[in-house]
Amino acid sequence: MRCAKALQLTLAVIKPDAVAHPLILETLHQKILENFFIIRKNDLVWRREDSENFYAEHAGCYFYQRLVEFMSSGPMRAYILAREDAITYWRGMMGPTKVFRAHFTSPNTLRGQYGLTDTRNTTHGSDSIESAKKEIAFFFPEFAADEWMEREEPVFRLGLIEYNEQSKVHTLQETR
Ligand code: DAT
Ligand code: MG
Repeated sequence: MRCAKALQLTLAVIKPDAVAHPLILETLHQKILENFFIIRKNDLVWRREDSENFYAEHAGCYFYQRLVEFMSSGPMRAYILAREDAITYWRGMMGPTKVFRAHFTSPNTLRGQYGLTDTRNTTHGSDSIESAKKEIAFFFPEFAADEWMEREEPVFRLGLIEYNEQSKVHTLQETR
């Protein structure tokens, strides 16, 4: 994969409903690998307060309690992904938020294929440049996005990278 235009970063999360099924998790990882550079990957479990903080914008919604409980109910997997139009591309792969709609109008999307309910809908993806920045910092506080853009983005764009089977992320090719 080589790109003419600058790469964009987004945050993608595989939610607890999908991580609970090893085959689904592996399938989702492969689909991500086919379409993105994987910059970081982290398997984690949220405390309830992480869930509440992350979804603060939905506080007061009728589904908020259900949502925060679900998102802290078990392991999930977060990724920083890169490609030219990463934010909209990943949102497109995910499909509609509502699983009923996803099943009927977008059956080939991830939510269309694997979504269980409007809450247990398989994946999360940042919806704008601002939220990607905020959400990457939330999940990967040690990741220096500006520095990555300056130092690594040009090398990734040229495709001078390799996939590490063990850590399941792309890294810069070893120079010798
Ligand atoms: P998205 O995850 O597509 O960005 P969102 O930001 O509007 O959607 O909502 C965040 C999550 O909240 C969503 O993935 C699942 C839950 N949610 C949203 N609307 C819901 C609804 N009407 N009923 C139940 N859960 C809902
Ligand atoms: Mg959202």
